[in-house]
Amino acid sequence: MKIIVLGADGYLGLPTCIDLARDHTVVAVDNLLKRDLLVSNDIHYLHSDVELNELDPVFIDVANWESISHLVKRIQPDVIINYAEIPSAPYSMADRKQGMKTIMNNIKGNLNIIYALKEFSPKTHLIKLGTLGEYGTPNIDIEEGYLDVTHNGRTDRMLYPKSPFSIYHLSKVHDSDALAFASRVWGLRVTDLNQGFVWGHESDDVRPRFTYDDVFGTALNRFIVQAVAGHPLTVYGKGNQTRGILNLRDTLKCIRLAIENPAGEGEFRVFNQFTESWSINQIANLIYEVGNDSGLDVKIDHIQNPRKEKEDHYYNVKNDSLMNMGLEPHYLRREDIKSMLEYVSEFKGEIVNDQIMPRVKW
Ligand code: USQ
Repeated sequence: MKIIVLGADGYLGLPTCIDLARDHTVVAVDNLLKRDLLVSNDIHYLHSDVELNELDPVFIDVANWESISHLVKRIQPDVIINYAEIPSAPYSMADRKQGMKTIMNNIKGNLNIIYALKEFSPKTHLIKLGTLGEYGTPNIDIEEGYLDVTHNGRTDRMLYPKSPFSIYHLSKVHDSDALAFASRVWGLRVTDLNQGFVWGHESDDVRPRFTYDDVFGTALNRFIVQAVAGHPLTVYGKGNQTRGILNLRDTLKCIRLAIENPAGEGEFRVFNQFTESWSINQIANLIYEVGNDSGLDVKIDHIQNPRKEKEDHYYNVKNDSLMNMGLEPHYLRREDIKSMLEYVSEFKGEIVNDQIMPRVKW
């Protein structure tokens, strides 16, 4: 198949391109925005061991209509995978400028892709990376994109209500609505992957860029670096916040499953893409145990929560679709923590402690 991967320079985009290139023709696309944000904000990260340039990338901005429409027209892809979005809740909540930048970049890119497919390649299967954070933490089970509602004796299947807690997550809610619209009205084939937070430092092929700062690093990866640096693990608030998580390798498997089982014409599918639910306390405790058993001096700190979010909440999210397609999860185990601690220890001297504590509050 001909597959365009948008956002090919990212933690997920790069491993995806390399994985799919084994048996598909992959066009790797990026505008290096994330890299620029890291550099311009002086954020240190562990470098990827494969550089994007090795994939012969196309450097265009998805938010630029001429560029993306021309690319779609020229390639006529079987599949487009869209990772090309600013991915951080804290970045989006820092101030109006960054919030607007997140909204404009993400929504504009998503809409440009939709219009480009409508006009130039309507049979293409669009696979979009959304997030479990779109749903928020409702007090009922989280279904996969839809909810059967009975009201005054009548029943309908409706898009699941969304209640995000950051501008970033809100941008993805807008994306999902636009994608549902595009399949409903224009007949596009769409899979929206509502993904949990991804952990891990490697796929079978690559050790991608690994961020651990307060803005772009995610909880588990950050805790690993903190354990190695001798910094207390920064659990926000009570730490009972529960999230769906998955290993980096499982993200790649999910993408393959979505490609191999494409959405039909006019179908808007939503898969909840995660393999298991963990609370932040459970994650911190596992790293505490494994780290201390490995000779590190790991401590846990419950610091004031910089975010507006529920710290005690119900959390039961369905993920039957991908499991029924044959996903065999790589569950989080002690050995994984040990291997991540060993990897990060190689870079211990480089770790920048100043970027560990949260600086953005909302
Ligand atoms: N947290 C801590 N300590 C930290 C960092 C985070 O306790 O040092 C807590 C946060 O308060 C939150 C949870 O860990 O309750 C997850 O935070 P996160 O920064 O790891 O992830 P989040 O902001 O939710 O966003 C990440 C990715 C995003 C993706 C999302 C999936 O950055 O791109 O969409 O995970 S989900 O979490 O399901 O929304």
